[in-house]
Amino acid sequence: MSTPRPVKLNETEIATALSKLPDWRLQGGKLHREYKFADFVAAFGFMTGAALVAQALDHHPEWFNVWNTVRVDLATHDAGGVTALDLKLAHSMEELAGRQPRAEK
Ligand code: H2B
Repeated sequence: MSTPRPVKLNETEIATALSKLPDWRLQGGKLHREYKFADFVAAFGFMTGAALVAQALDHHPEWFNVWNTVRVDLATHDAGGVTALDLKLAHSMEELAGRQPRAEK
């Protein structure tokens, strides 16, 4: 049996979900966050963990890494917008990021 297609969320649903993801915002129709880690090893450690979660979900991030910085955009291409899968990946990323040393502010 195939998994059901994720349903695109409307702006109200996204706003409600973002209240539980305070460092994320909607940008260009995608969930966006920038992480700053202590160094490249911490950033790549985060990305490695996130890659395994993404593969298990069959749901993959758009991201950009330079040294300690990882910029993430999450959207569901098949649905043409943000779905519950993006929220799930965002929450997993928050947990994974919490395990890595962060940049000093
Ligand atoms: N990731 C994201 N972010 N959106 C998708 O629509 C998507 C994906 N589709 N990962 C998956 C893979 C699909 O292409 C495969 C065939 O399941």
